[in-house]
Amino acid sequence: PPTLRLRGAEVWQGWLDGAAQAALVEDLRGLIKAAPLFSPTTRWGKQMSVQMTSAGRYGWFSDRRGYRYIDRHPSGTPWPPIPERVLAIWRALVSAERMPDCCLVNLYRESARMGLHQDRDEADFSWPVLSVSLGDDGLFRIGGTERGGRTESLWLKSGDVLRLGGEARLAYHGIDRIRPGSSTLLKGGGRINLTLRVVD
Ligand code: MD3
Ligand code: FE
Repeated sequence: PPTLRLRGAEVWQGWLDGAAQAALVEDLRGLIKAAPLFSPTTRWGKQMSVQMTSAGRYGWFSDRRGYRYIDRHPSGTPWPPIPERVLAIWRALVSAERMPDCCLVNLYRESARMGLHQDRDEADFSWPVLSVSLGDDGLFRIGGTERGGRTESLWLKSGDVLRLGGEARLAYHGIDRIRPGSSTLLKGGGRINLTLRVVD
């Protein structure tokens, strides 16, 4: 069972031990070599502070035309497969019947943040979203399904896993800031979040 619930978000604190976290980071090193990180531009022409890449059938992308899922890295090469160790977390906490189509990799260095938003570009909201935190602590904020409602915050730590299903699937959420230097997991510091989604 989850160790904590926050506005419908289920949190498994410390789901990954140190060795499991280090193994995941090794997988991500290879993934990022195949599909380099980039900072997407929003439709208003502003560069995002978070660096991203993806694995799986689809990757998340944004430019002046707006955000959407695309089937290749912006360089034109296909997205790499989702690492088996990442799929194992999905199998344990979501389903062994259906695998995610997209593993979005978000890298937060020093002053990166992610404003409050909803994840609603997917076809079927009955599938939960799964999030894995690695590296520095991140201040997560979650509200309800309406913009401007009351919100609650939680520091996500390395090894924590979040499942957003049911009502929480369409909740507004974001990352206000990270706590630089709070973890030594990543060379160069910062926080990585993996977001697993069924897209279509
Ligand atoms: C709540 N990522 O990529 S993870 C995103 O830490 C995103 O990088 C943040 O929001 C990050 O879209 C937050 C936690 C999370 C992920 C998906 C959610 C919370 C969510 C979907 C619905 C509700
Ligand atoms: Fe999101």
